[in-house]
Amino acid sequence: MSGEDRFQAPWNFLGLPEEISSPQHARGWLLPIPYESTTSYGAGTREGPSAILSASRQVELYDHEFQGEPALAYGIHTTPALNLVHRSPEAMVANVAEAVAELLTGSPRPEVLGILGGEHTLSAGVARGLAKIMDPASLVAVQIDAHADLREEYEGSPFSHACAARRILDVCPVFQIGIRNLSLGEAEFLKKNRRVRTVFSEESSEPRGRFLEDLARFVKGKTVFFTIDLDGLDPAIMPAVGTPEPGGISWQRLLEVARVVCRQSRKVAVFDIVELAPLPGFRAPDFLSAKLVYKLFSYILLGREKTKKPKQEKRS
Ligand SMILES: [Mn+2]
Repeated sequence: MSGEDRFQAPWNFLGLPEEISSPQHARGWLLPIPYESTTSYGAGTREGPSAILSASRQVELYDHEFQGEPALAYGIHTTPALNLVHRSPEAMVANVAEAVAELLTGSPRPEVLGILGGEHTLSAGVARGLAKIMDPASLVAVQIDAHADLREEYEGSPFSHACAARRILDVCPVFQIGIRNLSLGEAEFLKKNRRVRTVFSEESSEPRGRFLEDLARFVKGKTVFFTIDLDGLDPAIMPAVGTPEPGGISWQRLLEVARVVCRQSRKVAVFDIVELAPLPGFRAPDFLSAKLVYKLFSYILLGREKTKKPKQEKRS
C-alpha cells in the first residue's frame, strides 16, 4: 500500500482538495439539510444528503459536455449540515429561511447555494429566506415534481411535504414540470390561479419539448429558486423516493430543463434537490443525484460562458 492509498479524499462534495473547496475560494456552496418529519409513505429522506455526498466522491471531475473539469474552475464548498430543532414543521421552515438568508448575505458568501434534502417541506423555508433578502417581485420558482403539492394543508399542517408548492406560491410564481398526481381540490385551484403554470407529465415528456419556450419566458430577467423533487423523474431511473409515480421525466429532459433555467434566467440563487430516500445496496439513484448537483453548479457558474456564440472567423 502506497502512502497515497491510505488517505481518503476529504469528506465534501466531489472529494475536492481544501484549496478548491474552502469558503474563500468556492463560488458554489452546498448545504445538507437532513430533515424528515411529514413523509407520508416510504421513509428515509434523512439519509439523502449523506448518500449524495458519498456518491459524489465517485463522480468523475471531467465533464464531457464542458470538455474540462468545471469544479476546479469555480470550486464547491460543502458546509456542515443544518442542525434542525425538531419542534414542528413551522419551526423548521423558519430555521431554514434564516439559514438561507444568512448564508447568502454573509461574508464570504456563495454566488449560488445548493441544498441537499431532506423532504420537500424545507423548500418553503428556502423561498421565505430568499424573500427576506431580495425583492420578491423579481423572484420565481421552477419546480420539478410528480406531485402538484398545492394543498393548503395536509394532515392538519400547512407545512406538510404535500403543500410544498403552495407555500412557495405564497412567496412567488411557480412553474411546475412533470406533474402526474394531484387531488380534485388542487386541479380546481390550478384552474383559477394565474401564478402557477403546470406542465403535466405527458407535456413534459413530449419529444420536441415545446414547453421549454414558455419556461424560458417565465425565467427571463428573474432570479430563480430551482426546486427539484426527485420523484418528478421517471421511477425507472429514480426509484429511491418516498412516493414514486409512473411516468415522469428522463435524465436528458431534466438536463434540457436545467440548461434553460440556468442560462435564460438572470440568475439561479438557490437550487434544492429533495426527497432522495436511498435504497440500501442500490447506488444508481444516489449517483444520479450527485451528478445532477454537479451539472447544476456547472450550468449556473459556467453556463453563460458556454452559451455565447463563438465569433465567426472572417475568411479572406
Ligand atoms: Mn413529489
